[in-house]
Amino acid sequence: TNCILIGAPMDEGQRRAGCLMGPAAYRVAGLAEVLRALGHTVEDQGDATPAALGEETHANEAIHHLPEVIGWTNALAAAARDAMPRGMPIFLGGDHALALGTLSGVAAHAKAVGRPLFVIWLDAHSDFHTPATTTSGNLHGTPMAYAAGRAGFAPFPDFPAPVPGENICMFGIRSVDPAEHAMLEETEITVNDMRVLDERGIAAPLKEFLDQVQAADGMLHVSLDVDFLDPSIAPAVGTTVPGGTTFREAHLVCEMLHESGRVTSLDLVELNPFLDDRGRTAKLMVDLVGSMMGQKVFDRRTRSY
Ligand code: DIR
Ligand code: MN
Ligand code: MN
Ligand code: MN
Repeated sequence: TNCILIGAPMDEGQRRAGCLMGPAAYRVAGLAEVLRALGHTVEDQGDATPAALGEETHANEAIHHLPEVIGWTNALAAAARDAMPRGMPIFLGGDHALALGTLSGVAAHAKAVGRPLFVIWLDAHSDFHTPATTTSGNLHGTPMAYAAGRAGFAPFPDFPAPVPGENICMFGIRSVDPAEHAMLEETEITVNDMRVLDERGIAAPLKEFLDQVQAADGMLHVSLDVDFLDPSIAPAVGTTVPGGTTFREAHLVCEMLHESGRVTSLDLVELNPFLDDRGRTAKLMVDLVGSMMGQKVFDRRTRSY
């Protein structure tokens, strides 16, 4: 695979400073070297820069940094569209608001090539607010609703090709605000909250989703939020929520994603290196990308997942 690294040093989608150091931390943790050791080619495009600032405002006064986030959305949508025909873009965040742009570009590409797009959302949070419903005003809590084509996103550009709810699957969910909960109930989105993972394990529901992607000959965008992981193994994130996925579960997800052969783009989001403990979270995220790109102990003799 030709891996195209695109830094998105943004932190305007939430309030804690530090996510903008994420791209540098992934590079220091050896992401390109890990990918090359697995036999991939790596093109590091450096960091994207936001498009020129407008003066957009919103009736919801909680919202902050709206022009900045719209600027990033436009820049990253263009970067994603440009990268998709050349390989697999890996977006180095940056907070999760970057997915407003990456999903826009990836969805526009999928539409242009006439293939269905699927999204797997690995996160403690559903990020299913609209700018109208967010009470925190943090736009990192909105990208999944944007990509699902929810109303209420003006003055953001209309989402180019909304992803049907049946094509969206969430894992690791354990913090959902009331407005998000109500909106999710109206959709066909599969929400595998932690209760599902406790009862069924992570492999069975993931296999169901990957079989669906396979059957539709779909493209698959992976959005990996650091807080998908339990804070005991991944402390470098501003919004830790107890009870997250384990090291083993996270690697299993990534190995199964690799074996599916379906992953076409990837977001790595919410890493805040300022909160890290000797780089362990950055290193873990890089190791997980390694598993997603083919690192394993032995080949499975049958596809047993
Ligand atoms: C939270 C989002 N529901 C909010 N939190 C996130 O502020 O709207 N944390 N996405 O990572
Ligand atoms: Mn600022
Ligand atoms: Mn998130
Ligand atoms: Mn989160």
